[in-house]
Amino acid sequence: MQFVVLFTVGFLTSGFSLPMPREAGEISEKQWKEAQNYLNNFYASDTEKELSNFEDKIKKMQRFFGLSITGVMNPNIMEIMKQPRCGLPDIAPSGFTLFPGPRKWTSKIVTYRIAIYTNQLRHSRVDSIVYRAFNMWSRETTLYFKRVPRGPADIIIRFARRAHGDNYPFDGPGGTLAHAFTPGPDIGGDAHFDDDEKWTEGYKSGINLPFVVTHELGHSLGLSHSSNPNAVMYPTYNKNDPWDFQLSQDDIRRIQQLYGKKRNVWDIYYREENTPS
Ligand code: TQJ
Ligand code: ZN
Ligand code: CA
Ligand code: ZN
Repeated sequence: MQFVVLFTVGFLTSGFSLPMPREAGEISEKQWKEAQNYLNNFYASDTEKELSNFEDKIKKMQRFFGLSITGVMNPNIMEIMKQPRCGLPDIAPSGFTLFPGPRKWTSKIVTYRIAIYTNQLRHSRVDSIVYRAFNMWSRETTLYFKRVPRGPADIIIRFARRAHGDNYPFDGPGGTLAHAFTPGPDIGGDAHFDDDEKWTEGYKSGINLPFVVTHELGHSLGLSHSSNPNAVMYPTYNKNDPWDFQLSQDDIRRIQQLYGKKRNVWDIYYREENTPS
């Protein structure tokens, strides 16, 4: 708290080249600028863009990540900021949606196409990973996914490096691993993977493609990030044992909120057996 006040005063009096207050301790000026940028990127709202809201933004971030809400920078927060994460704000600016148009698919059948593969894995492996990721979401909802070999598709998947034709160039190894667009026409729903990452199916080294595809498809279907650390839609990638990888209850609840539940034959049978006529 004390530090935030000092920081704000320092900023107002000396602009961006402010000398850091002594209380900053081990946090360098560069780290503070990064922290500031991070908070402005992910926690800015349209009415409050100034640093005077630094404390508020820290609080929002602490709330989002389930930390104790102090409004003060601490090593925990610095740690989270350093983790790779989604460039979409965790809190949408009030008054307008980030992307115009519907944020969910309106058809029960959603088509997808894998337009550009990575050379790091066999195409058949990528096909299978993508198929399984779609299945994870499909089995919990009323949606069906259909792969098309060519031509238009709702969700176009491709690997790319650096600038690749949208306004979100990739950043080389590390940093952003992938991104996906919320449902909609054209680029809506599309998922792009940074081919400068080392993609694997394991978890001991490199980035686990099955995890990241499942996360990106969550975005492609309209899910934003979740503050639940067990969720596939958690904003940071963590290495986990891929054995028995599945959606969390949080992911399932959120996708069903958007699209509803699939009624399988057993549910129907059970209901008919147990519904007095
Ligand atoms: N990331 S990321 C991908 C976070 C951040 O670090 O690449 C995988 C967590 C990007 N991931 C930012 N992101 C997880 C994109 C993409 O969130 C987490 N993967 C910003 O989804 C858990 C697997 C963006 C698991 N979005 N830029 Br399990 C749209 C431009 C357009
Ligand atoms: Zn994400
Ligand atoms: Ca990258
Ligand atoms: Zn892209």
